[in-house]
Amino acid sequence: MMKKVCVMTPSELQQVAHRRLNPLTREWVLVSPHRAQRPWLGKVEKVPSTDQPAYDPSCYLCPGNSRAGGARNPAYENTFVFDNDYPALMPDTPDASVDESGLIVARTEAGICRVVCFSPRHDLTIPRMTLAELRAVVDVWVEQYQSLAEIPWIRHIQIFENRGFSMGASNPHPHCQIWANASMPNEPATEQASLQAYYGGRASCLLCDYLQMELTLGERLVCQNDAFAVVVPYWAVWPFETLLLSKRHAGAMNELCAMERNLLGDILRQLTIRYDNLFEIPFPYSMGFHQHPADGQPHPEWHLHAHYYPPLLRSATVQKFMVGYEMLANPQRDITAETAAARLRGVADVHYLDTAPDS
Ligand code: H2U
Ligand code: ZN
Repeated sequence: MMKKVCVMTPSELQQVAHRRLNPLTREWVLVSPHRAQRPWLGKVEKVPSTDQPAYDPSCYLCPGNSRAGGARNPAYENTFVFDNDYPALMPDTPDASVDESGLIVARTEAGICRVVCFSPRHDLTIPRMTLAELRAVVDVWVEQYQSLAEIPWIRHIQIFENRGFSMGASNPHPHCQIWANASMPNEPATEQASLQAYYGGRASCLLCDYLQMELTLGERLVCQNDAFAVVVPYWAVWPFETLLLSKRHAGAMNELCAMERNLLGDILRQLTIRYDNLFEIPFPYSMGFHQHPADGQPHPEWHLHAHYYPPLLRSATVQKFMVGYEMLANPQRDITAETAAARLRGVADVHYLDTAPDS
């Protein structure tokens, strides 16, 4: 006998286990709000130290220091970009492929890997940088995206930041990586297919339409300015995952005007201040921008955005792991996207280290 399906409002859904669809990846996440209170006897992470010197003689990113492999950093005063000394991809990789009955399949992959230092100051982080310093970082990203996109064989440019040792960052010095390569990687390729299908069906942009809904509803909104908004997406997998969206329909950073570039720095700072204030620690995350492919084709379906994937769950010391059901079936979360957004909205918008101590 078929079970009767009744229609619920989104708020009634918050009380029962349900699945939410990510329209960008067309994957489902299981949400179990009733589990959020369960006791925790698992692994407890060490709280990272916030105490860093402005200059660290042993840091391979600080100005004037030598890097592994022998190169020496210049005495840079703002930002600094260099080719990764241990690149995952190399430009001169020969073109070759393997295909054994469609079962053992491989292709060589050419690419370019760079590291971008955001500041000469070893102890600075995005939430504690000035808007002028952040604008300089945005300008470097735009320059890098544009110049890499001009290389004929480059198809995708991934700008990403690992922050915190738990997310694989090798160094607290503020920096990010850029990997540019010849083929579309999995995540952007999946998103591209969804964006294209939506645009083809409705002649409108999936992320413009989604942002409009979120701005109207407000319950998953974290922060915004005139050019950008940040939401905990309805389909978020990580507890405090966020999606940063441009308000204007732009496909890549080089389409942003000067004012929007300033506001990109502002929204990065607003969001990361809220992250740090949540547990009063330098909040770990992996983040990265998704921009339209660099294949020389028009991409009206593509909408500039960034994903933030922080691993922390309920405090500075408890981390979420993607194990068990999540590896074998699909991701699952206990705290809802709405609760996470309310938590992020509820913290101060001034960094906890920048507020005057109580007298
Ligand atoms: P992560 O902190 O996200 O791992 O980025 C640091 C990168 O810096 C990493 O990819 C590179 C590593 O290969 N690196 C150098 O290029 N030169 C060095 O001297 C050490 C690290
Ligand atoms: Zn340093």
